[in-house]
Amino acid sequence: MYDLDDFDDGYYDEEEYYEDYGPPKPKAPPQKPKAGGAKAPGPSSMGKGVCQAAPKSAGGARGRAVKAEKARGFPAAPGAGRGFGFTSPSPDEEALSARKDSAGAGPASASAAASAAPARRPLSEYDLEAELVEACFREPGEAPGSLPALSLVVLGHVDAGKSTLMGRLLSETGAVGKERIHRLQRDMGGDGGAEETPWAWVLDERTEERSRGVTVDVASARFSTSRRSVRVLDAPGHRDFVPNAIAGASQADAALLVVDGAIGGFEKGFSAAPGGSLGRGGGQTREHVQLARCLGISQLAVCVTKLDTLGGAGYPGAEAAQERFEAVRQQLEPFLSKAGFRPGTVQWLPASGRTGDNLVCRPAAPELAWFQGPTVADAVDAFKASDRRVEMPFRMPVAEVLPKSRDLGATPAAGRLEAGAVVAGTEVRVAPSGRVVKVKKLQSQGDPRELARAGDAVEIGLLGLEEGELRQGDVLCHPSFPVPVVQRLEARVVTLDIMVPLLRGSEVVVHAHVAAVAGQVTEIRARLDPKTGAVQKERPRCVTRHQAALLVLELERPLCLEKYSDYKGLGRVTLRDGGHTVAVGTVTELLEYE
Ligand SMILES: Nc1nc2c(ncn2[C@@H]2O[C@H](COP(=O)(O)OP(=O)(O)OP(=O)(O)O)[C@@H](O)[C@H]2O)c(=O)[nH]1
Ligand SMILES: [Mg+2]
Repeated sequence: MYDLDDFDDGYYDEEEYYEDYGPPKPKAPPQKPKAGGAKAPGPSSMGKGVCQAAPKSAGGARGRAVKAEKARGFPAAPGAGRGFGFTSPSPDEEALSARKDSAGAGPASASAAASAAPARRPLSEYDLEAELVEACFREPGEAPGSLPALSLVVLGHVDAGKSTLMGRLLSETGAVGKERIHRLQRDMGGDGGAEETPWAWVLDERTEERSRGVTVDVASARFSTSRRSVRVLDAPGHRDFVPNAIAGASQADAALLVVDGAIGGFEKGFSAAPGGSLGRGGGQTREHVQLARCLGISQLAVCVTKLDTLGGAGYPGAEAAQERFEAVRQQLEPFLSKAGFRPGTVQWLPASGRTGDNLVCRPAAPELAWFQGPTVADAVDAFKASDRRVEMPFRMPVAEVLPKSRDLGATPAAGRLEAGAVVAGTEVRVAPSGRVVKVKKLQSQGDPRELARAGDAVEIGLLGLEEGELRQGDVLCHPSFPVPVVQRLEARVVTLDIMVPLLRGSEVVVHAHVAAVAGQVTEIRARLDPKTGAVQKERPRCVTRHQAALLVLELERPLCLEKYSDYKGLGRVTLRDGGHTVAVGTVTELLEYE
């Protein structure tokens, strides 16, 4: 009854690709890395990256306005500082404009005071320092007596109901008080009819987001369930803001995919575009699922919303709601499976932010009584908590540079530790600038912390950095085991629904963790069998849709990256062109780096 005509099941199984992959790679002599170079980065080679670009754009002012708005007690939103919206340039556009400006000077910090990079030491030589071992031992949990941490990204097509669901969940779990909801309701004005709910405004804080009813930035907030301390990242569904969704998903341990269950709603979000080109009218349900999996998320729950709309006003009756839920599931499941989310591992549930059904308590609506599965809170509890790779050297991509504060100093950085641990009073290296600075203070959502470990999302105050010396997309790392600052790399990628094949010379925007930079495909080393990874053809002329390939990418400006085999979170890349994701993959070799 609800079948899609254009359901395209030609998707490559990412799970198999990443987990069962391992055939010999084509032999192409890797260029000798400029390893261990003590060279201070020069202005032309180490200039601003994408997320560091366009400091004078209109977005700057907007960014500050947003910060002022966020400072009124709202949760920090990674990416908010970018300040791009419908009228200002997107991260993709900024990357391309940075390409044009690449002859210009980079940030002062990049050239001025870089500390000499130590000779590159193998990661295997790293031993967790005694001080950190002691700190980690002292604090076995997240903080004394607290719950294991989980970062959860909320994904899905535009208007699926993500912000509404999460805003209501924050309220039901007590993370947001009743007074705040009343204030929002008052701010909304209107006649208070059923159509006007304040829930999405809890997370959509920008004036532009509220007036258009569309999320732009990834908003971050915290709530607790009975078993998890959750950091929720509410991603935008609009296709213009996919780069922000990538930044959100790259910080998450698990994803909640919100699917609009209204008639036509699911179909729109799940449609493949005419001609099979993703993004050109295609639904973000597909793109978000593929991105999440390729960014390393393997834990997924699917939440079908808006079932209350099926019968006009209110629920249409148990039978219709159940029938629609099952129909959505039947169509989505094969796609999820092909994208790498095995059927048995995905949790399915109906819920509604607007009616509040099945969020924390079992559905109150008799029309959902047939559902015996988990609530949203149960689904969150069932996710495995953050992986703690504390035994690796410290790495933390800077998701946002926070405004100056008395507690945290001139340039506080917010982000999530990818690996290692850090305590206040120790030194960290800022890459790519190379500055070694002292950690003044650590905080988590405003509360002081002694220690931050892999998986934790924290704010770090750094001593000795001036405004402008730290940029979104920089990586804080261990001073003796710095993150490579990469100019040229080899990546194993899978193309999505592209209409124009990837060729040698194709220009793309390369996204990695929370950074992005313009780049070029300089070599197509091989086309690979997507299932086995075996080389199908050496040096093919092009790569078309749904193919796997080994590419060499030259970056316009250096990016902090790692091999996927060393650090998963810093070794994934997403290639975008013209506002569409064209390929996703992993870093297999660092060919030129410092
Ligand atoms: N009837 C009904 N409407 C809902 C439900 N959930 C959300 N809505 C409405 O759907 C519209 C979009 O909701 P949002 O929460 O802003 O959607 P979103 O997924 O966050 O949108 P983007 O962030 O812009 O992608 C709003 O008008 C909500 O009130 C639901 O369960 N039932
Ligand atoms: Mg939203």
